[in-house]
Amino acid sequence: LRQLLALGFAAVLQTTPAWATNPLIMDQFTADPTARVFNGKVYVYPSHDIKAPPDYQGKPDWFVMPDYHVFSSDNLTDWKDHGVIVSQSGVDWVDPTAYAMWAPDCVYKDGKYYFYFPAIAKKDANAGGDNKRPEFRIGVAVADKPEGPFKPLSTYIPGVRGIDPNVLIDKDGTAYLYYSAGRIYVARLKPNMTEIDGEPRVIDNLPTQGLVEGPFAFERNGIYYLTYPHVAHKIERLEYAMSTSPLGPFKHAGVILDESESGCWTVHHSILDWQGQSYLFYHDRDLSPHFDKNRSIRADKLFFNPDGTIQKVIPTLR
Ligand code: FUB
Repeated sequence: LRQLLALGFAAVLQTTPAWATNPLIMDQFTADPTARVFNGKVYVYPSHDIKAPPDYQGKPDWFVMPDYHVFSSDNLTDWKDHGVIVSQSGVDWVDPTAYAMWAPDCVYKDGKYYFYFPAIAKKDANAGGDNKRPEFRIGVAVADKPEGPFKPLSTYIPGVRGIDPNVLIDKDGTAYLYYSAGRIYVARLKPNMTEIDGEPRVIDNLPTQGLVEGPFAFERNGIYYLTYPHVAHKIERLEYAMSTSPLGPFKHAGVILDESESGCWTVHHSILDWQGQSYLFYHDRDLSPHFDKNRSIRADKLFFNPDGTIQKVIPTLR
């Protein structure tokens, strides 16, 4: 009987999803986590905050973000750092002095992994003749494996100006690029995943007062969710809207995560399902309590109600 109990206990341990230990990464600052499941493992593509180096020319209290690492885990507690996958000095069109490698995303399509990242383009970088001054553009790097090596394309996506790319691949295979540029935009991607098909359009019905950025869209049981940080009061909180189409119209549906108790100004995020449980990946400033441009990524369980609405996430730190 004792043996049977031990076997049963071991089976329960094996089938119970492991629990995240927050913050997830302890040896460097990480922000803006996009988590994806590839080949049964969780891969997190965050951006990378650093302390300002001597050659940094920007505002002293601003983001300093030179490159991207990717991390993988099969238990949400032990993370493998696969190293730098894209850096500001390794992309032809990116200003290598800007330190503005902001929130990225990565998706899989037809045997390739597409990594989307915003950065400030060099003044003379030119894709389709539409770059007039240094400004945020969105680039793509392509790999055969989720951890790379990633090969960045020599130009950014023509016709897109903005930050915080997020790609949703719909059930029919159509890919949509969401991004922010004051408001949230969406554009269909061509099958090559590196150009848009038609003009980007603004997503209607989202708050017009206070910054809205960092879109993360997904589909669940026929409902399209658009989740986004919004400054409703002083700092960002996570809100969401629902629709029956990836292009909208969306209807505001509530708050997923209240303003951070730490006062961290930003709360970029992503949502994924893994081993039967949904998780919210987001960041706070756990490793840098006095400077919120040095952030740290977290994950917490997220639950849906039977009508598809989302329950508020309770942050944990342990
Ligand atoms: O990390 C830099 C920027 O801060 C991101 O792109 C925004 O979403 C905000 O988190």
